[in-house]
Amino acid sequence: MERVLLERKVLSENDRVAAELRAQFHEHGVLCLNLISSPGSGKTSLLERTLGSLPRQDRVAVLTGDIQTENDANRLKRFGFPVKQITTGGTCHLDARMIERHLADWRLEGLDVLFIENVGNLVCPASYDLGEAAKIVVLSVTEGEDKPLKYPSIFFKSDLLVLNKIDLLPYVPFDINAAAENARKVHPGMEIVKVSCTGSNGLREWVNWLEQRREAHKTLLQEIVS
Ligand SMILES: Nc1nc2c(ncn2[C@@H]2O[C@H](COP(=O)(O)OP(=O)(O)O)[C@@H](O)[C@H]2O)c(=O)[nH]1
Ligand SMILES: [Mg+2]
Repeated sequence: MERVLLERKVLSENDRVAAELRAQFHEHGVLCLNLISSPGSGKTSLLERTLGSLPRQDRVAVLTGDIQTENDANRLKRFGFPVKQITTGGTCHLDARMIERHLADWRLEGLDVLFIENVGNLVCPASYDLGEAAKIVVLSVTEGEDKPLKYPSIFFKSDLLVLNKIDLLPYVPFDINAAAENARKVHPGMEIVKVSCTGSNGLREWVNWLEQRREAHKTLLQEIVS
């Protein structure tokens, strides 16, 4: 019982900070996207391909979370955009305070898009609002098509499912239609893009989704202001 109360308190404090972050993102016109998946599904690879495809003058930045190491930040810094690593030292998700702390010396008015790569985990990150405009869940074809049924919360809460590593489909017994069906069982109408981050399949669809989302976000913010 005490544990439940404590959890509720932690989550409501997180919601409070996340609401402040969301208000700041709105004020400065930043589209914040929170990428979530199991370890190794390809979040950093998707970000590498994304940053690699963007013009250098694009106002895009990344916060990348892991329990240990600066490895992902080092991979992503090569593209010339602002990148910061958040190491949680054991915590299996990012929380809103961590985002707030790591944004403290960045000027949000200089940003249009902020990607957050969450700690690899399909469970805990689903409960922690980071002030993002949307969560994106990445599932790779080596993980089994039943994962949306086993971890429904994150599939329900995400606006987009990125089905990654489709280049491996000839080698693994993964039914991609069943995976999509399972995702839509827990999240009817869920948008899905199928990509390979080591090849080029589907990356155009992902970039299109991103561009549409950026446009829609701009329109939404203009409506809020007027
Ligand atoms: N075959 C294949 N491997 C991939 C693909 N995307 C990522 N990987 C590999 O999967 C491993 C984990 O990728 P990473 O981006 O670090 O995953 P993260 O832990 O979710 O950030 C790396 O060895 C990547 O090279 C893909 O589309 N196809
Ligand atoms: Mg990573």
